[in-house]
Amino acid sequence: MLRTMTPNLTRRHLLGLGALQTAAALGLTRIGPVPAARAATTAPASRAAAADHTPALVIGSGYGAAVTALRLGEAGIPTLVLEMGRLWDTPGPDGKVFCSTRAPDHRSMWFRTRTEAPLAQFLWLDVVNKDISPYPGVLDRVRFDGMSVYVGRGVGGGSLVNGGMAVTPQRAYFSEMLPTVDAGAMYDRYFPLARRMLGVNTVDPAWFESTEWYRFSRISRKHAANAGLRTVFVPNVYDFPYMQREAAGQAVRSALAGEVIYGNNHGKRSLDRTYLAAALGTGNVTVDTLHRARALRAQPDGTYVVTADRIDTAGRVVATREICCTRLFLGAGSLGSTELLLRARESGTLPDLSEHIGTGWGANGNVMTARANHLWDTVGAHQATMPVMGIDDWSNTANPVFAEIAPLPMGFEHWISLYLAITRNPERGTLTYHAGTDTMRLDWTPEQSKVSGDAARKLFDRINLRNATIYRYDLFGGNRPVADDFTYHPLGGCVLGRATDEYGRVRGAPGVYVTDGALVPGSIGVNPFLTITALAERNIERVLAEDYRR
Ligand code: FAE
Repeated sequence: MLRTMTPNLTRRHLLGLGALQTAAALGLTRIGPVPAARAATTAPASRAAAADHTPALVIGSGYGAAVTALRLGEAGIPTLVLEMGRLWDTPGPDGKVFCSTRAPDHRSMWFRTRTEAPLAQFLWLDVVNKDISPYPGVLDRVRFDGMSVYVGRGVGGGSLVNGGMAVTPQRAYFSEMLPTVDAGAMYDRYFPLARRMLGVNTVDPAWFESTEWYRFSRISRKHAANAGLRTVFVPNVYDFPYMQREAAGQAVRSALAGEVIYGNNHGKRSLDRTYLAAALGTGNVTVDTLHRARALRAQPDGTYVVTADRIDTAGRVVATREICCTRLFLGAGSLGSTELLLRARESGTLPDLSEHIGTGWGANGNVMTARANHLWDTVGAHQATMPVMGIDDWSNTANPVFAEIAPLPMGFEHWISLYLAITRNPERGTLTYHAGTDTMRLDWTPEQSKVSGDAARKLFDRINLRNATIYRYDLFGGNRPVADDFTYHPLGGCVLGRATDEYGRVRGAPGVYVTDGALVPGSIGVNPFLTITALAERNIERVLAEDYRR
């Protein structure tokens, strides 16, 4: 069964969704209008296609990229988007596009032989992860020394795998992190625009209070209140009326069927249902999937050439293309965009890039932790996968923490309260490029993570003390009560105002822009995609107004 549609679609969305479905049905790696001059998608292996040319080239299809593609397309600028992952619109033999979290298969992870879920164990047993066959699956875990980073792969980037929480940062903290950005314009115009475009909505409080599916959140709220802590409802892009129909048995279950980090078959307004559908609907945007941009170089006439490998579902490079563009927009995420610029600077193809490329990277202070509840405090066998509540202690200047109350939908009662805490960690890492191995490394130490872990522990020690509960030590490996060595929220590497100007224009490469989470300096205090989207809206508006008028 195909994934359900988003309600309230414009004609442009419908046109774009039609293009997505046609490409999926025909098994194409190109979505959108296909100019005759461009290379066919079935080009024979190992043949370098003749150099394509496009006025605007966007790398990646996550939040920053999707916003940029839509606004370029609306402005009438022919735009090509390259995405290294696949289009997620074709049902597998089980009739579903995505596999479930409980029974992951090859669709779950990016070229792995075994899944690498954030929770490694249960009762110290290796029962969570499963052997899988390598495939361009939807979730990747990029491992560096001391830190690993989860990212989404596919048309829609992180929106395919994330928990959908669309959180506006505290204004004071936003201004502290991005002091040169006009907060008035962001909070009056760009955050509301981003919320509207992404289809952000909130759970019905009456339903929340009564449904078994959010019992786990209510228990955590009670325990937080016992420790004098405040909880807040958190908006989400999951379609809550749809979720209520799932609960009533009137709609196919997704959030209520344990689906999340390996994709949602229904209900979630991921970018391919929102921004990207609208972008394709302009008729000016084309998306080439399974295309990994590898190298960038400047030409004497001021245009840029991107070298991209087209891969097949076995990961083999089947073609290499050189695509020439007048303007290049990097939306490959904090890691992807930074790596492309670092490689270009170090290999001398864009030698004038700033020394700030690679710096200012942070994990948004992410920490996962879990508590063991008393037998009478059941969390329920039924848990919705979309978080809707957080413990908000960010204004506690001694130890600011915002902790999302996360589900652990195992299908049976386990008495576990799980959290993804966002802490205020001032530590920053540096990404560097190593030519000998053609790899990017992250300079980040366990001591830098410990700052986050310690802050989370202070908050949860307090909750445990007041509720006479303890941590769970069996879930993260190594008998640890907190996991501070992975992040869902990579930020920075091409920080706004340092590696770029105030609107994402890359210093030392006129006509090249960064549009994504790489712009945010390592921390934003809440889940970041709303900020990334709003910032991208702000930046592309300025770029269209100024750079396209010259
Ligand atoms: P991103 O969405 O990562 O998109 C980058 C795209 O570029 C990807 O599709 C890549 O495959 C593609 N790409 C990379 N390199 C290349 C290349 N060389 N050539 C071609 N394509 C390339 O970038 N955030 C929230 O705000 N709320 C949540 O509830 C939340 N939950 C999360 C749960 C999970 C499991 C994960 C992994 C993340 C979560 N996040 C959440 C984080 C959020 O998804 C992330 O901040 C954004 O997706 C980042 O957006 P970007 O535009 O920076």
